Amino acid sequence: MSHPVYHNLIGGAWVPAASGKTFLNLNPADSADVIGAFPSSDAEDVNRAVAAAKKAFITWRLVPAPKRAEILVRAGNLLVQNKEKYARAMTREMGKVLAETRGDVQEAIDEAFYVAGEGRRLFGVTTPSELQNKFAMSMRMPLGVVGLITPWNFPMAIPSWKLFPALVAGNTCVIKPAEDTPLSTYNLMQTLIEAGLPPGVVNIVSGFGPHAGAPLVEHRDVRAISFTGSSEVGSLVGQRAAASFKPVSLEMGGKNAMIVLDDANLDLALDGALWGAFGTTGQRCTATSRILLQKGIAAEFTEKLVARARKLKVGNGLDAGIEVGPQVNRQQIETSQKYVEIALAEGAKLLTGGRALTEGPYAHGNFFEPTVFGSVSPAMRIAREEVFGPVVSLIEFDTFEQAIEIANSIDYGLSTALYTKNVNRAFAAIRDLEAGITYINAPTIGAEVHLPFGGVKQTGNGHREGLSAIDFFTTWKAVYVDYSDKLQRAQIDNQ
Ligand code: UN1
Repeated sequence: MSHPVYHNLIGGAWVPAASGKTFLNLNPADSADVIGAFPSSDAEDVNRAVAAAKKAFITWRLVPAPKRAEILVRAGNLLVQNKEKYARAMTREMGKVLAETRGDVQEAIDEAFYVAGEGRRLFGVTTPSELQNKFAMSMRMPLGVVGLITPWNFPMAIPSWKLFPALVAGNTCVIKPAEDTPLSTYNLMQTLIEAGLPPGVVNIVSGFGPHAGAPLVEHRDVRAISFTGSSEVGSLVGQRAAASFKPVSLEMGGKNAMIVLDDANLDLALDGALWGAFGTTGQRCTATSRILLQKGIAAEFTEKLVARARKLKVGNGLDAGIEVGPQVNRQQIETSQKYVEIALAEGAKLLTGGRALTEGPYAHGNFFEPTVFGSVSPAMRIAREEVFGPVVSLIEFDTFEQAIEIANSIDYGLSTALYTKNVNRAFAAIRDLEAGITYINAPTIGAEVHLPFGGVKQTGNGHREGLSAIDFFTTWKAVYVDYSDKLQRAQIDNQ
């Protein structure tokens, strides 16, 4: 069967990999459905893309920021027009249900309009000088060529979180999308080109981390790297970038806790738990993967959660009524399977799910049953390590203080949620939960683009997307203008 062949975008031209190599992108709900062949890029393609970005930077940095922003407004409007088409392509490419892929495109739309506003802000600071007749100010400057390495779970939204602020700030970009989802990033590139972005300002090299990602991280002319993905790969990216003092923003894993207190609205907490744990088939860095239940409501909550998890409709995300799509690839299924075995060996109790679905309509896809473990203790690996699949652990506790301690006892610190009607507890939790994001009476997923997004501890290295992405994609320049017409010396005891 024939399938489309896609090319890299380098200097405004769509070109195959220099080696001519390609890889196939398959539908995770049906491996017989080939999305297309994509370039399997290597260092040569990265070199060409970086050279094109470097050339484009000469003129792009001089385009006034409000004009750069107008291109983002046009891109946002084009995404609105193409939302349904791109959402369907994304479900076919990576599996999550259509309502969620529409949400993914919507996040890119929101980001376009939000960041376009930065074109007329990009505020600096003016401040008094310590000397007379001297003016002092600080300005944000672009970095130059930036490298972006993006994951498959939000294949349009996350590239937009990085690309749009980088572009409005005057940088040029080379992006290496996850090998499972190049098409959605291609669709985003196509949108930017149609919106009028000049050639070379964005470049895409598709392929695999060791061959296409590593040379991008190590390239001398790449001034910064922004990465979202696993902690394992993030650690490699961070170490390689550090060797040349390259700024790097790392956004990685989570093991996000939802705490349900005895006084919570249980039905609300149940809705939140199901959406947080099984939305996107559990494949979000913000997914609810631990539910901490106070003893008074634990039995009732557990029974109801398990009953509802059993009823979730698993299937092809393009079909009406499906609530949980496939996992993105075979390795993810194997990871879910591996953690089920680990949890059982540790003494956790399998309450529902636990198996890959392989029969009938599931025969050609990567499907896994929504899985709930009870009797989980905070020390178990299933309570501490990220699964990135539809697997959730239930942990019981006595007091609010214990819940906070358990929630904080892991290496990650991305998202947290507390369900309660007690305002004092809510504010204590906001203060005490060690995480970049805390929700009260809402699940751990669903961050909005204009707030800071990121986490503490091993979730990241201190940077934030959203609100402060501009901080990462610009560098400060301090400017002094002396209009005294004489030599004035700062830090000298002037009389
Ligand atoms: C991710 O999984 O890497 O907050 C990002 C959320 C989404 C983004 C998730 N808006 O759940």
